[in-house]
Amino acid sequence: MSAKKYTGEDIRVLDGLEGVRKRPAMYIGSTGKEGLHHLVYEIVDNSVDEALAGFCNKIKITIHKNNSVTVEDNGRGIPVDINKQYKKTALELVLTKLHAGGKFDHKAYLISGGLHGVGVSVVNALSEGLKVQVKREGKIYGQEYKRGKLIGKLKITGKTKETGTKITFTPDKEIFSTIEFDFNTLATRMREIAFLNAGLRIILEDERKNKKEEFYYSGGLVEFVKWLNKNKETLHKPIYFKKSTDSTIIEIAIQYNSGYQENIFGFVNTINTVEGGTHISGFKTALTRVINDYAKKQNVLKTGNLTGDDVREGLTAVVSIKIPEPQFEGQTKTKLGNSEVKGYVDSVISKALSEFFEENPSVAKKIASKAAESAKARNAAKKARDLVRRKSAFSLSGLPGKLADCSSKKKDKTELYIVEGESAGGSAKQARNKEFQAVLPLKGKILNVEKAAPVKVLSSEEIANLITAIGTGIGEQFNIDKLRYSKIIIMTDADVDGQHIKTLLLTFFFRFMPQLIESGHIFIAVPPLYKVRKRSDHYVYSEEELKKLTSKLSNPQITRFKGLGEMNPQQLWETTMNPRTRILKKVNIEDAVEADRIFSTLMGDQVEPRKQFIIEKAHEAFLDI
Ligand code: 0RA
Repeated sequence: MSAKKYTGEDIRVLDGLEGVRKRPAMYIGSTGKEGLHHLVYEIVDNSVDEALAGFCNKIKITIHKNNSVTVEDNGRGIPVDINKQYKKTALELVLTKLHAGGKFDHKAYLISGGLHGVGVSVVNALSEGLKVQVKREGKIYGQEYKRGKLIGKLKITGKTKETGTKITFTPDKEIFSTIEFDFNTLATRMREIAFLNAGLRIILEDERKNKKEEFYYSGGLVEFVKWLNKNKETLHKPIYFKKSTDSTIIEIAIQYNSGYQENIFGFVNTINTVEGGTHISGFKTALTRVINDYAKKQNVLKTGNLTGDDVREGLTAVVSIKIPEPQFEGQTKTKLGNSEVKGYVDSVISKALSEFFEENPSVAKKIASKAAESAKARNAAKKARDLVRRKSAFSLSGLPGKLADCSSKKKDKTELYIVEGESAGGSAKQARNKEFQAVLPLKGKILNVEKAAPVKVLSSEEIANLITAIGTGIGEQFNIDKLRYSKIIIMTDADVDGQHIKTLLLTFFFRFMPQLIESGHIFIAVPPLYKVRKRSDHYVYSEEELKKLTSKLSNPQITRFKGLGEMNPQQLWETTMNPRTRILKKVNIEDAVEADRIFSTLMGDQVEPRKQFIIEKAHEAFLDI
């Protein structure tokens, strides 16, 4: 690690803060919930930089009662000496100028994780108030800002032997649509950062609810994959590699489980690259090649080469790389674009993994046989699929016979309602606006995709109908340009069975068409729970709403809707399908890691944790996803 001595002149300044308050979304992505939480990440990322440079091992985040947040670390402390050119302290420059910071002076290993990498000054600009305390060179310094402007001078408030930085900020209500921080959102990200930085202790405290959680993993990525596989039956101990050079770190942990799904999580400078990128393609290429080579040598290959899908069945992997100048692309800027990374990751992993296979033949054999099994199943599945295609009732258009398609061909306006049960499907067909709403009824419960092998899943008629109706294809053949509807809406009863079907469908989308979730095409319809009648009819969507309305109307007539089938088409249209009056929840993978855990706990092989989870979390989980 570079231990180059810092001087005030190291701080280079690129820009002032004028634009930030005018166009906050350009700097933090949005002024909604995501942007709000981004403020915390921006500061924490700076603390993580200190940890990466070897000077910090503890970060504490506190959410206060008034929704201000404190981030405290035991790093070197932001420098307070005077920059000659600007005649200001480095601290003031860090807090008031965009992109001010040592990291722009190409010090080795200064890798800021922040998605936009914009720095603490942006947090300052977007805060109603901000206090900073620095412990450095024996003294405690303090300074305050309002909406990015310094108030008063740098004060020395005491002596200390410690070093570190403590920043408390109150997000500006003039900027953000909400300033309510969410404990779980922060906890998920902090856990991730702790996994990615072995030995770094992160404490998250919520003074609003007296909650506190500590994240500390001395095993880093190895503990990460173990945690991801917690409720699964694993085939071997995690395989782990790390390779560092002056400017890059590649770190990988791999562990296969007895299931069929692949779960690869990529991180670049601790950012979760949900859309993948060159580091992930390098990893996949290496994995496919090394396993094929090994399988050939050991004669476990019977039918041609193993495909990428074959070698990734049941794989859980975390690929974390740290590079100086990542280029992020894609819809959500979470796809790594740097082309040089692919070949580099490929060669590092190929070498390390083939050496590992040489030295650990029993593990290597298990992995190669699993991939060979998968190839066998894939061939069988193809046969089964062809069979189904010939057997099942497709109409002349090539679409499933059960699909009541819409007449409009404008992809950007059309909707597909996936409806539980034939009878509700019938009502929905009568209720819909034929022009832009299509209806696909599903027979009872679709297959449990987590437990079932791919052969079965893909040969199920219900799933085949669903895939054909949507049009995109699945897995490696997925093509978003072929999507036939702009909204895919899951409509089920508001009861336990309905929730179960919803989870099954979400699991299906998550596993086979995650891109549809990522690009915001999947929705959940929210049917009313009650009809409340007093002179006119009111539809009520939650218990709280019911309480409020009954006390307001006093003695109304209340009817509970047990299922969609109890509504007549007119009611179904008004309450659940009319774009002007309905409620839709957009399904998003806010965090693929967390979503995967919910799915596998709900659907995985091990029954006990699933029961426990459903008891504890069912309500939250179904709605949060
Ligand atoms: C500028 C230069 C140095 C460290 C920092 C900023 C710094 C920023 C933050 C924000 C939160 N915690 C922080 N800790 C440090 C390098 C200092 C040196 O070389 O001594």
